[in-house]
Amino acid sequence: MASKLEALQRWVNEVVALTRPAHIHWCDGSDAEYRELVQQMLQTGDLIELNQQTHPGCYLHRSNPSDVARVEHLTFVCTKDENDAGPNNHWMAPADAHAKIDELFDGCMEGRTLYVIPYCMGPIESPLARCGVEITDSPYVVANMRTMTRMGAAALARIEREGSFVKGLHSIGELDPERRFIMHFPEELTIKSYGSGYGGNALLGKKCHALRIASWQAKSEGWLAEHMLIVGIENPKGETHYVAAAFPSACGKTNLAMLIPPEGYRQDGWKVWTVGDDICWMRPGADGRLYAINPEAGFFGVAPGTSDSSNPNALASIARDTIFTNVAVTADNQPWWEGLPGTPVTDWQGRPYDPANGPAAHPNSRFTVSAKQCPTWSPKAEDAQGVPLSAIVFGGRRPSLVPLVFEARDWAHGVLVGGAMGSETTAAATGAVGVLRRDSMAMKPFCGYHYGDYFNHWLSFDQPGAKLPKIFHVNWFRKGKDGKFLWPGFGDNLRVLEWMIARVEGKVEGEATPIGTLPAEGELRLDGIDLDSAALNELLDIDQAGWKAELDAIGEYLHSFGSRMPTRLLEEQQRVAKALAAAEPQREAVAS
Ligand code: O2Y
Ligand code: MN
Repeated sequence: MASKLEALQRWVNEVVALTRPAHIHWCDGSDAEYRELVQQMLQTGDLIELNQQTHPGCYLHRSNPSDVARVEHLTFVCTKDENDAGPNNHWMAPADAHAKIDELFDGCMEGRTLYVIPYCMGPIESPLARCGVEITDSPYVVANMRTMTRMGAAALARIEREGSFVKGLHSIGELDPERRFIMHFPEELTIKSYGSGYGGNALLGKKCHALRIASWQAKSEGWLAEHMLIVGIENPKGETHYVAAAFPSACGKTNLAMLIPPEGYRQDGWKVWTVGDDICWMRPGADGRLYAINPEAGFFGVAPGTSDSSNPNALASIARDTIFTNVAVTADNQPWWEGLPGTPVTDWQGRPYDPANGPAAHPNSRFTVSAKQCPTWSPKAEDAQGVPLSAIVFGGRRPSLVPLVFEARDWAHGVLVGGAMGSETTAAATGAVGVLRRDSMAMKPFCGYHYGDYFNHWLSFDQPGAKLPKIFHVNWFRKGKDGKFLWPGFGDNLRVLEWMIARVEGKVEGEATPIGTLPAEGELRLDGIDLDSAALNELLDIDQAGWKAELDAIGEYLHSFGSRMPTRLLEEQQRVAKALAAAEPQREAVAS
């Protein structure tokens, strides 16, 4: 073996000695390997064949019912200095964490096959891409990693060239919630995950590598690893602006990334291109602009709610060659979830469907599909240099107070806007309803280091010569007094994106307010939607008293991160608070 792979071989040998598997398989990522894995999983029951007439190449996986989501309370960032992990992470000392989890790994693969998965996050030739190797005893993880990353021989060749990679060790263990940990060692570029076979806990390239470890690497290397979709908006002249957008989990990132323009826009020639639906790595290019890649090669999307009306592109993507996890099944063996037509006969646990048992599909049930199957997949998604960003958008679920859209006045204000973002809890989440949870840049569960240092890193991009994207905040979820959403959302969100692009191009003035710039009268294209002037007024209204209280709460939140919170961000909060205090009278309504 060539010398640059010696470190990898040494680590594999160490893991083999610890876990004692019966077999070892180095994954090459080939079609033949995938077909063999599928056959093997059909035999063991890890996969169930779905209707091959309606869904060719589609399979169902049922996870252990105690293992259906990420486990934030069992997820640790293990840095030498506890302060480096910050109050936004659970922390354990590296030596203690290794000892605790290695005890679980001891002999855990006896009788099982150990798979070595070399993978690349990002286009194989991209200077922005980074490689990793996941060792796992789960063939389901191998199959998913093949779809979600560039996995196999090409990644191994890049690792051999570069000599560096992120190490991820995973075992499903006994799938016992009492013996489950997801540990990150950013200083060692290492992840160890035990006791879960599900999603973000087990597909280590995704949240563990591409967000927690990558955010740490990005801090020291001068780039950003973010929980953002990337979408290209092509205007009728054929010019495309790329936008990255951060929303907390379950706020519709996949829907926005695959948006279908409203009828009038389609007729005029507007097109939307999907570059990514969950993760964005970006760094400044030689021209001072921020360039972004999607490090993933597939979608691990939430099934419930995905329908012909919410996201026809996602539905078209998953008509073939897709692994479904924890969905229900119809009488003719098609995958089914709430929001689809038809009737389920078997629920996500394989029981005859009984509404008394709850939803037929698990609310966090998923589809894993290659991004190439998306009808709007952007050819630029494979560009090694990435796409230049015109705008960054932050957003959350805010039934009151926060307007449909506003623009931050500059980068530092934008960092404050992203830092302050959050969502009100819904009935779908556990705990109290209507409570605002701050989730800065949608990275609360994923930032691999102290949020104070993270904000400082964001601020550091504001350099002379930088041509940074404009920063906006959106709120698709504002409700009227009747409790109904004021904004139609989905494809109509393009109307808001069009306004942002017009701001980027300097084509509209907007209206400056203490919280940022909002659309001025007539600047939002509203033809073809049923939105009366009262609703528009409410969507763009600024309640000064409410915003003063919001700024106080933001100040309190920022101070909760202690002395590592950059003074520049605290000053920015003070600046907006003062502007609000000085602003009289209330902003005029903008409807015509
Ligand atoms: O529950 C899981 O393990 C999946 S979480 C997830 C999956 C895809 C995209 N985003 C998320 C998330 O929680 O943000
Ligand atoms: Mn996500």
